[in-house]
Amino acid sequence: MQTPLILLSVFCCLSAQSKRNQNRTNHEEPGRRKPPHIIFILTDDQGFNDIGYHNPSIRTPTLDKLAAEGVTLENYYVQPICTPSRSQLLTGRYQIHTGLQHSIIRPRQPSCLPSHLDTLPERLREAGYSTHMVGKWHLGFYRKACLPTRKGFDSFFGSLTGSVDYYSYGSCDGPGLCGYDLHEDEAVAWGHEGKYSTLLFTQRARKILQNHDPAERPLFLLLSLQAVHTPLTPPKAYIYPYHTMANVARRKYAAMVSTVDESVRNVTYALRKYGFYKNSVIIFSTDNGAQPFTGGSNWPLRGRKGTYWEGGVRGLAFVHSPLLRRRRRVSRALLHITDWFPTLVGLAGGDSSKSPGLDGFDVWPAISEGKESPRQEILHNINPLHKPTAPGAKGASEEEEKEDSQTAAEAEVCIPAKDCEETESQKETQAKARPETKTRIQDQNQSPRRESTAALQTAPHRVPLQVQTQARVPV
Ligand SMILES: [Ca+2]
Repeated sequence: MQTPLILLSVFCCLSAQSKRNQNRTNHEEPGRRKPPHIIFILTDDQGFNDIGYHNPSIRTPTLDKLAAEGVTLENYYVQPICTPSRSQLLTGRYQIHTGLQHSIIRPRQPSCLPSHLDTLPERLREAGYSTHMVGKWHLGFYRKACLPTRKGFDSFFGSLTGSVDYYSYGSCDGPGLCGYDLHEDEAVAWGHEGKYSTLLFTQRARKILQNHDPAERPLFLLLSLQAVHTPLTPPKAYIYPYHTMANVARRKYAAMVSTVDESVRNVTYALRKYGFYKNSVIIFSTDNGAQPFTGGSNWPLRGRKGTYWEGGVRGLAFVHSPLLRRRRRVSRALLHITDWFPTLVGLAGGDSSKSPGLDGFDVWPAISEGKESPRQEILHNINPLHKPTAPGAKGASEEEEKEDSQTAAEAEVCIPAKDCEETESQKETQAKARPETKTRIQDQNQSPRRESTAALQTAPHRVPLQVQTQARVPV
């Protein structure tokens, strides 16, 4: 795989700065009294070809319906890996302004969002919102000031690192360097081992909706699912509908996408049930492109997660809201993940002009009304530490290769796929023999992966990933 050296993509020569001032205004529409509830659903490593409306072989009826009734964003860009994308979502700044342009933050790395930059939830809380995050953080935790609850969220329930096990919540940063990574606010959340994370996070999101009075305060909920990142461990009930897929990794990955669909169905059901829906904005977005080595697909886009080809940075996204003025359409406006900061602060009636150096634009008129996007260009990255690749050498960096080998091992990828077919066929035969399982996550009594939990329990390093104070090292 080649990583292109061209990290700066210029879509037009017009000055972005001259346009920027246009987008520092709030959406003060006559007749709209209350700021909307904002539900942002972020998935992990979901590729361009990994949703039903791009690929009918992937079963996502809920996502397809929400997108069809809303606005599908077909010219939307993210970053190629987790931490940079998430940092841009929460700060509205390119990662060249946060120091997070090099790679992900690894568990032992003393790094996080800069302390001098404000965040999206901080601005929304200032505008009167109740702010909650559920799911994957991956923006550093080496000191308390880095934690979600210190970055604008009233509450947090989820994991602080990446590649966490979906059942045991074990997270490793090398052999023998493992810990338990499930946290509630600033404490370790013991006692959830064996519960599938997509189910667990969905239940927590529903609980937040149930306990919040929509008439009292607007709500910002960031549901950051770890699905569909590796390890590929979907509940078996979701695998069977894909049993005709020859590639085993693809089959498991597709099943995990279906769990995401189920999660979103349950969250949107709760939004209606508890009185949020009519004044809500639901945003669905991936954090980066898929990894084809582990079952994902970005077809017809070239490249993969970790690269700046379109397959790495052109993201899946849609907006669903009764507040959209022009619904049921596809938007080809140029949008970027940094744009959510000023857009959502504007929707909230907040003031993003208080946030100096924003790289995002307020793109709500482009999304809601089909107006021209104020964005003319995207700076994908500038990385002074990037080393040009010699001709003929592999393009991926050492860290990328490490991650690839790790994720490939986790996914038990079978190359060629038929090598795994016999074993998988046996498993499926057993699955077919079982009575039909209810497919609603909320109704599912899922059997925990005892072997994974047991393995972690016997590991000598089973300790919570506590907030640590370590010596700073250059990152
Ligand atoms: Ca990711």
